[in-house]
Amino acid sequence: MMEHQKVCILIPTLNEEQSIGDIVRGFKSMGYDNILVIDGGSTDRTVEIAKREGAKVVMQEGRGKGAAIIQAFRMILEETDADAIVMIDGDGSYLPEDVEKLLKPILDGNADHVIGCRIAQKGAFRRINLVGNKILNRIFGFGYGIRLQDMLSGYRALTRECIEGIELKRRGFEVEAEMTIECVKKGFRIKEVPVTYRRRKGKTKLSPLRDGLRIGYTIYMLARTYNPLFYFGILGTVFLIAGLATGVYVVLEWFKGVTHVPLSVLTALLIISGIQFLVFGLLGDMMVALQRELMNALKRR
Ligand SMILES: Nc1nc2c(ncn2[C@@H]2O[C@H](COP(=O)(O)OP(=O)(O)OP(=O)(O)O)[C@@H](O)[C@H]2O)c(=O)[nH]1
Ligand SMILES: [Mg+2]
Repeated sequence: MMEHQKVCILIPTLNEEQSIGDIVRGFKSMGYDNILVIDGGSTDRTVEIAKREGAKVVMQEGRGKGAAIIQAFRMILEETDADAIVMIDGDGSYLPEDVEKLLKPILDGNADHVIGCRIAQKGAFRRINLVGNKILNRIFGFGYGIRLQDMLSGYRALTRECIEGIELKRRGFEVEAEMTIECVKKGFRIKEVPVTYRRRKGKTKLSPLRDGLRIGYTIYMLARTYNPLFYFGILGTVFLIAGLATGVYVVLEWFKGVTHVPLSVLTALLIISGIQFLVFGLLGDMMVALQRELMNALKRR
């Protein structure tokens, strides 16, 4: 059994004075003493309360949850010998008691990255977040070929090797998506376990539309080297649809005796570019497949 001292609890906070105390106390009472709160510049009593309850508090550099997580991971790897890190939001929506469920697959050696899949109590999710989550999980499944229930959960456990192996760059709420994708790309084993999800205390820091779009964009952009057919396929399809739309219009007008020369040129360009992108996708797909075969052959030697 992994000792509690070998697990580091990481809590990103930004103005969470209503919930941070209970969370730190919850982990302490279960014997987890290595608790790091990385604070994004709270202007309320978050820092004071976290310190009082016995957490180590570090003020983050820069802004954003992602930036905070990146900094905290680096610190933990450099300054502690933790074998596993548990990340939990500081807003009171997850229960410290669920931590053993997250750690079990890691202790059993069945996973490198465990995601706490949210089983929401009534009213815990705002409707827009629920719909957004579903869409983003679908896009992810389509792009990466793996079905996950809840890739964006803020409650997760990772092994030290996993954190050493993944590279994170996004500084905002895209951090969970990037962590999940990096693990898929680097071949770390992901497992989901159900955890309770309650309505958050305090005010949300997430803007559903802006952050949702950013997360979607991240999932799409990071697929370029993993699934080029998905990446270029979408690009190509957009161009082809645009080309077909202008094309239909040009032809209909032409039947009426009106000729649109510039629009016809545009139509041709759109369709040619669209096909080009699809061909890029196919070529890219072949390159990735070959590269994977090569890597597998190298690993077997
Ligand atoms: N250090 C740090 N923490 C942040 C920052 N932004 C948000 N957080 C924390 O990250 C956690 C998740 O943020 P939330 O606002 O709960 O976002 P969410 O859980 O996706 O959205 P809700 O469902 O509305 O709660 C919370 O504990 C925040 O306090 C930041 O810029 N820096
Ligand atoms: Mg939250």
